[in-house]
Amino acid sequence: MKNLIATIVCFLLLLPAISMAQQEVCLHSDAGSITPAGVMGSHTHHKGSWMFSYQFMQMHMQGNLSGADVIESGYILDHYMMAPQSMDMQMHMLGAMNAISDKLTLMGMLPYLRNQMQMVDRMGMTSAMHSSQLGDISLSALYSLRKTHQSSLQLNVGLGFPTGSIDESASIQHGHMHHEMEMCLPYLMQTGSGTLSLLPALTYMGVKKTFSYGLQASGKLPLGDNKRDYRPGTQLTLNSWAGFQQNKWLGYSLRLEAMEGLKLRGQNAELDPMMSPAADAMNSGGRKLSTYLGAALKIPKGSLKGNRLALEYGIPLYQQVNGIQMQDRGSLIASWQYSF
Ligand SMILES: [Cu+2]
Repeated sequence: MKNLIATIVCFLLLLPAISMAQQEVCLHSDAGSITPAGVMGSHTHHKGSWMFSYQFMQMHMQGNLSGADVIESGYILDHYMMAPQSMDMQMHMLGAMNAISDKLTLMGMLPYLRNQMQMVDRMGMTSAMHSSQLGDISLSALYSLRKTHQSSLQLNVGLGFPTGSIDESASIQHGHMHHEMEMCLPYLMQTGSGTLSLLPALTYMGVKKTFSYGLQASGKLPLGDNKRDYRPGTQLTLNSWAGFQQNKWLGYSLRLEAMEGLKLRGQNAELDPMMSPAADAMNSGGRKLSTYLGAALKIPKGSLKGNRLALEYGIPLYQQVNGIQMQDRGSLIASWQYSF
């Protein structure tokens, strides 16, 4: 609740800026530049044009939830050997878009992930795990079903390829035996899904003078079991946002994101589910409602024309997990785009 109030206060502070000079937006020329940093594949391009992008995403998790309730490490250590304390997930993603025609744009994305998790055991000893690897590369076809100056409706069909790792491991000191042992890292620490995924999305955008709004439903549906005998849970995301273009350079956005994750199916036999909640396949999936505040700077003229920088910061308003999982404390998203 405190988070929600803070967000509303921040947005109200932006209002004075809104009363100054304003810039009307048009979906034919601005479609790519009025979407918040964290929304992907929202627009198509004009035939023959390109867009290159880099996106940085950082999510911080701290503490644990059982369902929607905050729980202490002691409770977890009654059931598991270790309790996660905090986790940071970073993603660097390169993207390219090319319009084959005015209706059809192709998009490719190449993510690189870095994960870090801190844990504590029953003796109070802390330890950390790291992983950094390529993620799942994706290729999508973005098809414009309808596009006018005021509104657009677009269908995406994409495939995620299992280029990410599901073999990340770490050597740990095993008990008092003083020997090192190679151990598979928990599901969340892996950088890939290990299987092909279907990536559908439907996006509606509208503009009215200086205001824009959008709605996007998207999913990531893993299509098979991977070689470690599990299948990551299907993820469904619903995004809605409102944007305001103050002038040719500057725009703001407020976004609401609802996510539903299904349970992971199967289990990795190399992982001991008693080790920690993160290694237990039962503790996967859940739902989350988050809000993001964003700003974007677009360079409309000169030698840097076509460049755009966008920033978004978001916090969960509500999070409910299946079983025991870590609590999301906030995400920062920064992106750079260049189109020509
Ligand atoms: Cu684009």
